Amino acid sequence: MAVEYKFPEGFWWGSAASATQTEGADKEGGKGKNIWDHWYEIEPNRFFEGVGPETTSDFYHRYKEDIQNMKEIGHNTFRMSISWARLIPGGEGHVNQEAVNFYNNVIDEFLANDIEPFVNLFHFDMPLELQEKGGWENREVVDAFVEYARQSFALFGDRVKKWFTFNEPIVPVEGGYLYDFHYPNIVDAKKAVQVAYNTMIAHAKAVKVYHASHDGKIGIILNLTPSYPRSQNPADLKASHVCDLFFNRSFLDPAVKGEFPADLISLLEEHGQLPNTQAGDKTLLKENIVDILGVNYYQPRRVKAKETLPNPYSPFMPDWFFDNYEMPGRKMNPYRGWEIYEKGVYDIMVNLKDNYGNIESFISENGMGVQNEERFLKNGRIEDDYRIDFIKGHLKWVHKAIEEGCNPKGYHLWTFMDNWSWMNAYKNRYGFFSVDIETKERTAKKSATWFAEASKNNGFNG
Ligand code: BGP
Repeated sequence: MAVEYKFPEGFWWGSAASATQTEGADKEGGKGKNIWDHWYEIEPNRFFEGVGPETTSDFYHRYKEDIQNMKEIGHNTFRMSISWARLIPGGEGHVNQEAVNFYNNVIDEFLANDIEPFVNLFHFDMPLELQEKGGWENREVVDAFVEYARQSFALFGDRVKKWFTFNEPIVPVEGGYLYDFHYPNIVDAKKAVQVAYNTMIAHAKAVKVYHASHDGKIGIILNLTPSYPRSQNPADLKASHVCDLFFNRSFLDPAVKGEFPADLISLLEEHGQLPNTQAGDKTLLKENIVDILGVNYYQPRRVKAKETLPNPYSPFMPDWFFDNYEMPGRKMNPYRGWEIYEKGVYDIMVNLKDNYGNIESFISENGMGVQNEERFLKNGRIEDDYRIDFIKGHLKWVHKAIEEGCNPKGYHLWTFMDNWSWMNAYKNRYGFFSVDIETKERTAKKSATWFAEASKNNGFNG
């Protein structure tokens, strides 16, 4: 069948998920507590309809069925994460053999079904005991992470050839230290900067360990959000530049180029927000850059120059330098409150080509969360044509980027099956498969069938 949008041979068709959002079995198999278990215990009201992370989608018990389903809908790759608190309860010391068995079984099941597992080490889920020591604020936690990474590479690195240190490392910074949507709900930019900095040091140290001992690829997954200015007015351009520094280049530059942007450093310095560093950090970052970059893309950021002076009594925030701009006529996903702008994915790829050595990359998350999807049920199946349009819309721009010499190797949807999404719990559904949150029964949506065809044809008709 001739297809209009044909992708290069070997294109990665798949999806992504994370341990805490899917495994469940929170109190089983010797798992320790992470910050999500703890936060839910003390503030269940923070979670949509009071649903917490104890059972989620029960991947822990149903992984065989799920992997079978993935195979059926044409996955050749899938990104999972390891739960640090499951593998090393408490975050340091003793490795939990039940967890080793579980992850071995999962990885082997993927390989037996010709699905390459990509493994990520940290997806927002800090072991509680380490958070109690200050989490990423504390360099001891960096060492604990490096040890966890070393153990993971040693245990699973014979079969897993694509590793990622962090998923969206800026999100715990924003959520936990600026905007109150992750535990520990601190609002303190100086700590936020320290957390971001130490995360990057942990990342580079893990990359170093991997390169010294293994021959696969290691990278990081970043949520790159293009910062479009309202206009070409220099004040709007400056607002978008500062946003880009804070929200994209703070991690992208050190990960790919091995150094923080000079203007980010001077901006932080001017406002007394520089982190504590140690001798050797600069060289460490410079010498341990990534082999591959995962790009999560959901929405663009549109900004304009600040219209009012910041309240002098409010704490320092990135938002001191820009206002969000609501572009008239923008297309919205009203459930998640995110703009849909497909071309963003292309702009990111062109930026990586022009300014980041055209590093090997892939779309590691992109997806559409929709509330009350049951209203689209027809003969027992959710007819999610909106999701198919969403995927196609983005893939067309990925295709164009490839034609112009950019380097994305694949596309992973967020996510395979409806899962527990942090504070939003099961509010917005993202999956190719729906999950009944009572019975845990999985049912393919229309998008699953579409994806199976697209993967089989390595492309689709417009
Ligand atoms: C990304 C995260 C995922 C996932 C997704 C959807 O930022 O990496 O873990 O949750 O966003 O967002 P949300 O769950 O907030 O709707």
